Amino acid sequence: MTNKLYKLFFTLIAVIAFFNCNNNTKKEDSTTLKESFKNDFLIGTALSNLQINQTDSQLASLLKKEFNAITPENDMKWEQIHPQKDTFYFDVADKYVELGEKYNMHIVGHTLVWHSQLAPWMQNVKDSITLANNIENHINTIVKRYKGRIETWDVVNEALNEDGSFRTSNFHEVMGDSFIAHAFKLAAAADPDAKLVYNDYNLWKPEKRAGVVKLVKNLQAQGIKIDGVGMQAHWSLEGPSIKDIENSIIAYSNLGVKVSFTELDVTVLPNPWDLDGAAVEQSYEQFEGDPKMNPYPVKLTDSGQTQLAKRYEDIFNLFLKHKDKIDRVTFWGVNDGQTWLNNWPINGRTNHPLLFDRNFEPKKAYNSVLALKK
Ligand code: 9MR
Repeated sequence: MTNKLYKLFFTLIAVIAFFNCNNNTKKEDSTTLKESFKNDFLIGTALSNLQINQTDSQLASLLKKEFNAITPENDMKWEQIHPQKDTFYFDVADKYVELGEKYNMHIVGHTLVWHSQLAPWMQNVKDSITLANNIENHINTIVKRYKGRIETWDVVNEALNEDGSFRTSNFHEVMGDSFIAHAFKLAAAADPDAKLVYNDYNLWKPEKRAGVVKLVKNLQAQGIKIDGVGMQAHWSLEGPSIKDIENSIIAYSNLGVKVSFTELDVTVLPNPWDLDGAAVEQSYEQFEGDPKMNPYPVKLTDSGQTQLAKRYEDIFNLFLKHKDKIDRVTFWGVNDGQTWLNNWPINGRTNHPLLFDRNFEPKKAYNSVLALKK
């Protein structure tokens, strides 16, 4: 009898343990980036041309499971979407917006006015009225087409130098800094409900921060709508410091605008030329094929994974501390296979800057970010 009771008791324990374990697995499965941070900020990713065009099921399932915001990595840049004065090319942008709607995502437009990736026909327009009219036609046509569907626009991208002064560009040479106010005014009129953002890299730098503060105040003083500052966040394992990032979050938030981290990635590769930021013009051909510059051609070492995980943990800890000031955190790519950092500043390297590896598998860094919410 006692034996039978024992047996019954152990069977019961085993059944309970089985169900518990199953429950736990289910819980794990439902924990995703977008779910974990849903009360804090949006979790976005940038989509490449290939990803917008293909229906790869691995990508689609990860995309809808983990993210609730998207940005087009290249397909809405001026040279792509408005290649000639009277020609707009909307095929890919339309697909991109449809994809975002299908998955019920926050859809970002990137980017309306940028000196880089500008269509050749725009590069040498030297008459200020013609230039202003071209910007007007560009913004009106694109923003109105996606009115109510694209919810956030990177209106002006990278208009400042590292010291906070205005970057020399054709826009600035011809119109002075008024091109910025012009662009924001037009975007606000074309879709009054869209959130309008000034987007740039290295916005943690105190001098550049001061430049952004001036730029935002200048728009506000003219009564022009600006809703946010986009800190691109192309960072590395070593820098910038959490303190510098924090000081910028606070400075921008004090202006009454929201902060978004619009292009987050963390390079793990050597960068011995004191290169930071994301100026696409910089490139170092002489290092191509040099194994010293490409130390993880197959996979990142365990200690590299741990370092990356710790860096992401520190970064997301800061984001959570200031979640009331932050609208969105967008990674610049879905997985390591896609990242622009495989080809910048040296072509043909194997970088590992994101939370998902080349097989769409979550990395240690993914777990360290999620662990902050457990
Ligand atoms: O990731 C983008 C890469 O595929 C392009 O070749 C490059 C030039 O258009 O732009 C990259 O994205 C940039 C973004 O649009 C603006 N901030 C810097 C990003 C990295 O260069």
